[in-house]
Amino acid sequence: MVHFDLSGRSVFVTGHKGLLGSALCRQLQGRRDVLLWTADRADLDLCDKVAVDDWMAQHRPDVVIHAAGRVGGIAPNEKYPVEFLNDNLMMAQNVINSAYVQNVHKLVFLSSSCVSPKAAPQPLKPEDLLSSAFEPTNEAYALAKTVGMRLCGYYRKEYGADFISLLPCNLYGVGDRYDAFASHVIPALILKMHNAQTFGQDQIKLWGTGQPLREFMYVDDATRAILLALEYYSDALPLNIGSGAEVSIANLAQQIAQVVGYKGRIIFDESQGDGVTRKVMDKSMLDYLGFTPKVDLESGLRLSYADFVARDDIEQKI
Ligand code: GFB
Repeated sequence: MVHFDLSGRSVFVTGHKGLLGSALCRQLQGRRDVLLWTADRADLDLCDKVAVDDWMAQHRPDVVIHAAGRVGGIAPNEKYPVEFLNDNLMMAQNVINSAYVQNVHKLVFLSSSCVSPKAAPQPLKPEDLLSSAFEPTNEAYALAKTVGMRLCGYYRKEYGADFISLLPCNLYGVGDRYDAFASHVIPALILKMHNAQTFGQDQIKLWGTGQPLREFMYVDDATRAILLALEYYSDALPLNIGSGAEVSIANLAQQIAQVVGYKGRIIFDESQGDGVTRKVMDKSMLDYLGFTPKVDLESGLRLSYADFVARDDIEQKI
């Protein structure tokens, strides 16, 4: 197994204020032998090619972990396909192309389980990517991320660049985004149930049927897996980052109610979509690399809720 030694390297993490980017920075800040680079959006717009080229030429990082993106749950993905395609595509091309020009030694491109074809057999294998149509609710995001993954593969094939793509399952945890419309399901349900409990509301409405299954991984587990892949994975084939822990949305809602202390009714608005019914990742390669998740769903939900309660930057929190 090839080893890319991170010691003594400079690492540029894009999207350092997001859920995954901030968790990556927490892990890397703990390493005295690594120089961590980040750039606020006000200082570096990743959609601006010239700005990205200038920043990369000035800083010349050894490693780039591209965790930035225009991201969100099922609702914004469905409502803003133009922005989800354009922004994620521009960021991917700018960062990947500039990384090659500036001789970045290793690039990690973060994709997502949602790029898997809707009809692909489960557990989802990276070999099945592009074998059939995307899930319509997140097609724009999936297209942009797929182009990024393919571009990394082409740079490896044509120029021998050590650029890898990773596909995490649904992530959640400390530093998540809490917005009733734009969030992924776990932060959305924490917000809805907390506010309902605080406000004395006796029911909350969730989207869809509650029947879909989702595979969740706590964000600090995901960052451990990503840094393991950075050091020990080098292949054109994307690597799945899955926990193997699936739960139905209805069961998840019950678990979140327990953690939040919400006692009211949970009703499902079937006029809202479910998205894909299931998307569990084949994690055999991650198992081979010796990775095991440490944070189970109940513990992760408790950590997430504690973060939610402690934070004062969540506008919609009552
Ligand atoms: O997390 P989520 O928005 O994204 O939705 P996806 C997961 C499931 O929870 C869907 C249901 O079946 C939703 O219909 N759900 C029920 C809710 N109530 C709610 C709610 O109040 N808010 C939200 N957000 N969901 C995303 C992709 O798909 O997966 C992204 O759209 C990304 O691009 C992400 O890849 C990892 O899991 O359906």
